Amino acid sequence: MKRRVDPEIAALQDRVYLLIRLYRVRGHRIARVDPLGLPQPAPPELEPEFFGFTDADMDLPVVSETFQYDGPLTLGTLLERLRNTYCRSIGVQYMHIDDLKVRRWLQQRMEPTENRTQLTRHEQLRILTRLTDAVTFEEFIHKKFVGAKSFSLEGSESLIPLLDLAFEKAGEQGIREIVLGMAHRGRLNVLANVMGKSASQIFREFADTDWKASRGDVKYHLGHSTEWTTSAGAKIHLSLCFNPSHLEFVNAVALGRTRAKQDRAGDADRARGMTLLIHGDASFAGEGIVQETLNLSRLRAYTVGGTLHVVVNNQIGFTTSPDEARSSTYATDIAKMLQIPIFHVNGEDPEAVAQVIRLSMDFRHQFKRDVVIDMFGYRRLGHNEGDEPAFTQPVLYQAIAKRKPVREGYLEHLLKLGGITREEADAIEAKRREVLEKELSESKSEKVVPPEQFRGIWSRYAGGPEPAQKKIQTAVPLEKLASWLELQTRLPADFNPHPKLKKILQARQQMAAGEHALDWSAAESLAFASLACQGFHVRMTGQDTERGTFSQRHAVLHDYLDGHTYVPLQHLAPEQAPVEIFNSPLSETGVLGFEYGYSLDYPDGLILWEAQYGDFWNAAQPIVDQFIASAETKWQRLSGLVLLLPHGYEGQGPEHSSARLERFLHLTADDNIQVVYPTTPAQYFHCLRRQALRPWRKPLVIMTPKSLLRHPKAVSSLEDCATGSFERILQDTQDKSADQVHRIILCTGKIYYELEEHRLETRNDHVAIIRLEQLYPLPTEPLKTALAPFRDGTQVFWVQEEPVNMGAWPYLRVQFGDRLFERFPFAGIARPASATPATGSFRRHKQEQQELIEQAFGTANEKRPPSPRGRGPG
Ligand SMILES: Cc1ncc(C[n+]2csc(CCOP(=O)(O)OP(=O)(O)O)c2C)c(N)n1
Ligand SMILES: [Mg+2]
Repeated sequence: MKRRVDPEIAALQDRVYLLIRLYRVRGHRIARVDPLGLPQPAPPELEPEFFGFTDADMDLPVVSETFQYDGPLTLGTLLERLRNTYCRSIGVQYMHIDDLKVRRWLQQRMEPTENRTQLTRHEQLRILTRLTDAVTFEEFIHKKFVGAKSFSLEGSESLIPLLDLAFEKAGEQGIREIVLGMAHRGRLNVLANVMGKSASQIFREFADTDWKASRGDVKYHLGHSTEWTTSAGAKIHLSLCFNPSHLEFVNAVALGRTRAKQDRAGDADRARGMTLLIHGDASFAGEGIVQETLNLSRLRAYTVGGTLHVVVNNQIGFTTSPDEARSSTYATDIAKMLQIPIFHVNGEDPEAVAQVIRLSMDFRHQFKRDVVIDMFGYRRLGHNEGDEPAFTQPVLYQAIAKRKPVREGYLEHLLKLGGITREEADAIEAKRREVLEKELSESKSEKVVPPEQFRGIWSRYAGGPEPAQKKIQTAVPLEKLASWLELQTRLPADFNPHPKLKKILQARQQMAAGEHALDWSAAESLAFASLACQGFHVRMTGQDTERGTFSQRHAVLHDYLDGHTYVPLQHLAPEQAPVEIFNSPLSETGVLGFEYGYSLDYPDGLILWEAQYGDFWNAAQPIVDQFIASAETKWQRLSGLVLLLPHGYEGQGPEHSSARLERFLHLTADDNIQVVYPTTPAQYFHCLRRQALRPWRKPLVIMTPKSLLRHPKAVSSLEDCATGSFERILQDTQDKSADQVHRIILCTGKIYYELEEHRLETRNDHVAIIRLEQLYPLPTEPLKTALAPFRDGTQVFWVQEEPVNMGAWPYLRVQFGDRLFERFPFAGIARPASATPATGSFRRHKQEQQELIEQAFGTANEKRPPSPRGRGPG
């Protein structure tokens, strides 16, 4: 028999369910998360009147099937519980999560407890002590280093107990490594109070005591690492990444470091390591790298098992207010792209902060997803200590002036509870100040801080200048090469390759048998195979890298019938190191930052990032400028990261032609990077192997081919890989007497093949062609040797495809001037100066290319418009 439901009760109950739902969805809008309590509009749907409820209805009994609370409820008590859970010091956004199980899990954690945990007296004292550490440090700095820039944490000091609580939880969860990334705000405080950096060292940096042994960067960019012990005795290694001023770019780097640490430890579950990123409110909302990094979070190639994000939301960015800084409601709204909760919490309520951090860490642990804490506070001072904030935010700063320090507020709360006396609290503070005084006097001593040595996994590696030419054995016995090529063509019996792939596999078999010359991708696969079999982990990522943009690589094969994948390079030998080749998402900054970070914690691997076309790397310019090119000088951090950048003029337009070689050459100094443009598969093979095998760790930028991938002349033999090594200079392939040669062409990369073809076609015996395969560090001595046979005064032309203001010419011109080694007049032949790298017209490209070649040989038609391309500046 159907149960009759009183329609009035049913209607009431419907309204109650809606009410519960709306508090879950929108309760955060009226949560008291802002310590300044600035007015904010309240959504009408959170008012009982919106549902037609009056005060008289508050005693009505209601059923709370979905609300995670046991026991009878009246409408009044339900409302109170909803408000306590969702609208006190914590506002939570989680109803955008699609998976009901995840939402239920969160509800079960928040609703029965009204999103609050009872802290023990011991825990409360620990929070108070950490707050005291934070506050005392800031006060001390202001007093002792008046007016110095420190980017104080004042107004958001709860960050320090928050981190402390996060580490406590991490210890319980078995996390043994945490990589932290953070910007300027509160960084010195974190270094001193969390990262275990000695305060005296920080004070020396304030006083600029060690300026002669200058470390190359300002104090609030320096990283540090330390061993942290939790109260339960768990040990966690903390690494705070060095970072540039460029806000948020370190995020991707920190993730890459974590992933490398996990991979190195064989932590496939991603359970031992964690990334903790601390963001600013303006930068989290404003910088695109935040989105790129969030997007990595659940991808197989990039996941680290969840990142803890903490936004230190001081509700301002320099002088910019939130309404000028973002179009979204919260600074954190971009994070709603992930299936994760976002907790907004009032930083002046340290116990709410404690609740949020525990819940966040549990969520991360349970679901291996990111989680975001948006901790509201304010910035007591200007952007830096010398800045006047009331010029631009007068009203805000009147409100801020009225706030008592967060420690004071919390202490009053504890005094009321009676767990501590003011004398005890004062004693904690006095002790901390005493320690700082001692550190200050120590900092004034004459002790010289020795430069940091490379330690741990880096102890076998070196940076600095390129070591004198000690030959590295990069050649590999021919039989091994043949067998690795052959192995790559053997597929499991149940694997059905794409019909067209069979031809590619056959070609590889022929290469293995010595019946077919080696092409570019075969040489690359042999470099990877040989290194993996020597124990080097190979990791390569990039857009469409698994197949290869030019359909040249086919490193990951897809079964033609069911799509499952097979990676031949992972099946070479049982004891080989992993070869990981992954498609990246369509991102440059995020992915390149990640791989750079990975390389920081994997010196004994070959870590490569490939641009789809070379020009796209400039979307990641800050990673190149701020990390790759300069990290060693600024922070003594080494990296052996390889950038593969398809480059070459094939008539594809202003983009897809140039990897902006000039930009890299412009960045070179102090042997900071290597720039090469190899012309043969064997050169590429030896160069990749040299990168892993030499203990010298420097980023390697390789201009890689497109048309040369299938060029019949751009081939090598297996013997070329079984003998020799990477040659920085390739001498002319034709043996000519000095008397014969009237003109020497110097070039790099693809143009060589066109020059050579022209020389053969025109049977020109008077021109020698020398290839510069390594552009930086510039192989001056080998070049001298290559030029030695020729007569003094022979004209040397640098010939390049790029416009005269691009390519290698401007760099070589600065290096050599207009004479090479005092012996040869030196000039450049290039396309005319241009604002774009190349023309958009294929026909025009062809004509330009032809003219260029003719001019290189001195046979250009003089009737053509005068000097269209010039011979280089000056
Ligand atoms: C990419 C980048 N652009 C601009 C700046 C200059 N800058 C330094 S701090 C800052 C404001 C940052 O605001 P927020 O992220 O809220 O951090 P807060 O200083 O408030 O803690 C700006 C614009 C920078 N450091 N990096
Ligand atoms: Mg801010």
